[in-house]
Amino acid sequence: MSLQKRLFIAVDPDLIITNKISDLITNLKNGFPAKGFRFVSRQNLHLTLLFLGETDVCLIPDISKKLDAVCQKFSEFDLTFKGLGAFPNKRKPRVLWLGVSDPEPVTALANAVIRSAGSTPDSGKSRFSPHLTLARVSDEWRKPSSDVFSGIFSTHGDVSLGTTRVREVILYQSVLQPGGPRYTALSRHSLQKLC
Ligand code: 2AM
Repeated sequence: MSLQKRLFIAVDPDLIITNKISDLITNLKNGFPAKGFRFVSRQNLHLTLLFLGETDVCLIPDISKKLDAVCQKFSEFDLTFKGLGAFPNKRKPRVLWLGVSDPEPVTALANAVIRSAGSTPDSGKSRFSPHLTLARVSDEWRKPSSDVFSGIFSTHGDVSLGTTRVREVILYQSVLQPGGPRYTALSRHSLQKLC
């Protein structure tokens, strides 16, 4: 049996924005102390470009090589985090996320990453919708807590956390553990420097 790792490809917010997101999560926890939220831990905050799932380890060098090739074609860019959203909708969220106000550069990068992995952007599971997940909501809380959710969106819906410079794309391994997933960077791929 071949060895597999659970992989995904992401960009990380810089330290200043990570601290602001962490403060927002603290505010959400204090203002809306619903037990049904599983907030993302500070060290796990990221914006996923592509989830690869269980992947044969022998494919990792090729994935890294393809990420290098993609990153040679893209320059560093700015990403502004703004607004709270939810999947599948704000009334009964399963996922609470932080949006971006300038989706074009990160979407172009994600679509190139998706193509490099042999998938088609804008189709099925590969369709990219830029967001940074803040919390996941357990099933039993989705209905009874609808007033909690309207409170969250009316208080923090337009939150504006500032801009991060995206300088690299990261191939992560995710190890699922009882206390929450542990993410490890397997390789980092620099975007082209801005002059
Ligand atoms: P997201 O929650 O920010 O969308 C690692 O598991 C990351 O891959 C998750 O944080 C999740 O990012 C993303 N992901 C996308 N599809 C996934 C799936 N089917 N299962 C697990 N993670 C997925």
